[in-house]
Amino acid sequence: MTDVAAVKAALKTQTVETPSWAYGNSGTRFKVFAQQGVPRDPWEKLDDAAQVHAVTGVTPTVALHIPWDKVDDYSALAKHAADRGVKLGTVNSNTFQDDDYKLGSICHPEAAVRRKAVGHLLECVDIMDATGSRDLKLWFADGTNYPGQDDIRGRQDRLAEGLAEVYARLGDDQRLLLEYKLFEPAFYTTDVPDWGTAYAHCLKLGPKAQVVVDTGHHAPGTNIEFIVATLLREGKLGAFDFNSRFYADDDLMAGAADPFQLFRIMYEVIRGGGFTPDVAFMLDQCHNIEAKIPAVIRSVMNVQEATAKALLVDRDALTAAQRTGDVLEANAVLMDAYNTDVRPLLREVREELGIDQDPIAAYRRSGWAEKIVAERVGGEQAGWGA
Ligand code: PSV
Ligand code: MN
Repeated sequence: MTDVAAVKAALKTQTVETPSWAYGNSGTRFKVFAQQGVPRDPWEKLDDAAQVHAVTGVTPTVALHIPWDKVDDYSALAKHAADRGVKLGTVNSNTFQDDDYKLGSICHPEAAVRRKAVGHLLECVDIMDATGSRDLKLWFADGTNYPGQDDIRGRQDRLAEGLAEVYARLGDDQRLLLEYKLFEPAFYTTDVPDWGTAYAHCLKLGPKAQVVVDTGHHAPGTNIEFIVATLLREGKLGAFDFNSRFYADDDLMAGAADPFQLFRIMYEVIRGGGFTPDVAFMLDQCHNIEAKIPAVIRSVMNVQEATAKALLVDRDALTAAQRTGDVLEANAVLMDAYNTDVRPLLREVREELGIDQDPIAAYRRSGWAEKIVAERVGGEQAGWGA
């Protein structure tokens, strides 16, 4: 039997960080379909993120992407956020949109380019000092397209050297989160292609270096929950970038493509003691064709539903079935939890948190969508990359 009161209490503690770039325009390499009312700067992205927090009650922080969210005064940006009931969260670096980075950034064969990349990462830590952010998220587009293009081992050495410099700059309460991705934009080798490579670098760096699991960054069929279990056992799981994929790094709404996978991941998080603030739950998504703010709200709700189901797993019954080798019963215990309709439970949780039971309906009623379409005219809309 699971204790429903304990499940509800746990759900009330869960927070999900939303990414500033989810609120801006985005698209594929074929077309960006601009939407009306999209933010024109980081300040307006925070305004939208605050609306998501107002109706979900569980998204108090917003991830920044530098330089997309560069401003002159970060304390003013932090105050703007605080005035709207949210805070600035993880700082994401960007060493993939400059001409100098054609052959890589921190792994580039030329020292001058590596210097520039590391300089940017150090600047991101300066920004974290100003915003009070805990985490620096590093994803490198570095890699090669052709066999022989560069020295695979040499690139790892350069990576280790650059990361060590950034690690040394971190404050006592700051962390470096290293994200891996199987491929893209590089196609032959990627310098941090998998959890093992990220883990090896983080292990060498020390306790403030942790691995990020972006759910869209694996080969088809990869058992992500196994990776989660392993990283948690080793004390090296720092965060998630949640999103959904059908094929590659699709960045669709979390829990949309494979809610069962999200449930299995959340079960391993809970089972492995990762349901704590030490593991950050973040979204990393782009809403290319759907309305952005409701899509973020829907994604947050999907994460909550997967979490609620994972919390409902009857752990005692599962352990008993596993110990006696009762394969069918063990599977049934897990599926019972997964097949539970947790929406009524989450409605109760929201009511107890003092917010509307239906965040999407609350957002629709708020009039925010109409307001931003009417008010945000002129200026340049923010987009993926701006
Ligand atoms: C890379 O594909 C990634 O997942 C990284 O997290 C980036 O920070 C994010 O997308 C946005 O570029
Ligand atoms: Mn990511």
